[in-house]
Amino acid sequence: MRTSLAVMTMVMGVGWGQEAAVIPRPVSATNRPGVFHWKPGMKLVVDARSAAAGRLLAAALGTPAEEGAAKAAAGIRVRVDPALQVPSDEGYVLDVGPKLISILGKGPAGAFYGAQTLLQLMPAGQGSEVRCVRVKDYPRFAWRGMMLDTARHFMPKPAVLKFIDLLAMQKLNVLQLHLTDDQGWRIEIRKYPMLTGTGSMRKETREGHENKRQGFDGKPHGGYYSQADIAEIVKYAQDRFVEIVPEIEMPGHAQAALAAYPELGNTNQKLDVFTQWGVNKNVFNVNEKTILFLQDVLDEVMQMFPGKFIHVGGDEVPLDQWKASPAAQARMKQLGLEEVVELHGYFIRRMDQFITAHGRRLVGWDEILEGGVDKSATVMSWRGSKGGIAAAKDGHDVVMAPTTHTYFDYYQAKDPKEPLAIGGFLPLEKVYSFEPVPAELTPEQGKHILGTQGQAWTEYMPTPSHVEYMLFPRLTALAEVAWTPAARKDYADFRKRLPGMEQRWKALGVNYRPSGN
Ligand code: TNX
Repeated sequence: MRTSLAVMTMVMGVGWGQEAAVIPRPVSATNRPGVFHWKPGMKLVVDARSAAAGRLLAAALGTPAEEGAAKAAAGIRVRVDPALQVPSDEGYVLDVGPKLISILGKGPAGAFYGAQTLLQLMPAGQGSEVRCVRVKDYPRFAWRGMMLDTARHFMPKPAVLKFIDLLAMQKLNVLQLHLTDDQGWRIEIRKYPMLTGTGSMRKETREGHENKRQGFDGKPHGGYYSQADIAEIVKYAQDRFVEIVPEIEMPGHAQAALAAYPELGNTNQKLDVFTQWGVNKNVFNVNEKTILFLQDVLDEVMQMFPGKFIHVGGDEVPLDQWKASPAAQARMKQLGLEEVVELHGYFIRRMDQFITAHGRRLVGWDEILEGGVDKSATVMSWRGSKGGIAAAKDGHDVVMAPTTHTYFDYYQAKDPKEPLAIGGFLPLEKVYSFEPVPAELTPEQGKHILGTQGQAWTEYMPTPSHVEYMLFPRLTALAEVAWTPAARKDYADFRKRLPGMEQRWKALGVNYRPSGN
């Protein structure tokens, strides 16, 4: 037996003795004797609840998915079985036998992830042969995310759809779309057309690194998603079990909105959509009218995005303008507030109450803790893990997104030929080493850690292809952090599985950074 396996290894050129090369690494994968051969004429049979898995396999194998319980024909069968012994609806069991491949999902997402695993076991771009194996698998965390900044540089709709496919391949299930910032407003709001009318276009962009102050490129940059575009993106994501979390920044990172509606600001100064990078002093005022304006915006946003979470930003809010504004001071008095930072808390709480009243949940960057916010708010810990630890101890849900391990706008290699990045250094191995549940938390507090998310801030990523270069393979490492049990993580083993993934990216035209370099 041993010898024949060794001989087969040589003949086939694949690691027969090794575990299945799947990323993220499954909870368990047990090799079995034999090989399954996918041949023309074989059937792909799915039940109604596995339609998404069926579409994925059908497209990859070039065979239509048939609905039904066809027993006789050999091939691939996909089915949802709510009684499956795995702890989450996203879990599945994949059984590759010599005659039949069976995928059982606990829920539709599980069936879909079983299909994703199967495709990773097939050589890129062709069905052919699969070594017999039994995989039992389910995620460690419920929030396995990626944040894409579409404000600093607009990412056209087809690129967003492609990203969704690439996330789903790694069993990631959240795409946070950063839709508004100082440098652009990227989502159509019907009640306030100037948000995109004025706010979606800047006249030029800082050239080179912000710190060098080299000047500007002189080229207009803009773009936005219409409500029809959003509907298409949301549907595409739903079909792949990705929840889109929209982010509407407030009360800072607001200059594009202020360029469109100056009355929302604190000064009477006429502003352009911002052409530079960095923290900006122009923030929303705290007048009742402005709060109602932004609640109108959120109302349309909630109609467009059916998911549970609505992100309101909350980060990097310089207090200078509120300190200097008589209206803000009067507002503080009226509300009985002592510190200016409490205005930030007031602002976010008003949004939290509004979002909660609509049956949704607010998420914000960790600064929302400073002004005081209710337990209903979920905290995204970006300035290290401190904010997340404090929040979890305090009973908030938390998504771990620290700069130290999840900021993919940092350099990934020391090579001087690397394209210009914001700074910092975050190599692949460091991403892989991330442990989202801080040791400081008790097991009970640790349950508040919903998961983790990678960040693609796009100041220095002007195109989708550049974003791909910065994300892959680092996002793949984070996917394993988010999915795989901590005890099953092994960087050397991950590196061995990476070339298989790179083959798939190559076939899909993804501009990944080759891991051998
Ligand atoms: C900080 S992270 C920001 C972003 C920048 C990013 C660059 C966060 C919540 N705010 O506005 O794009 O740094 O790394």
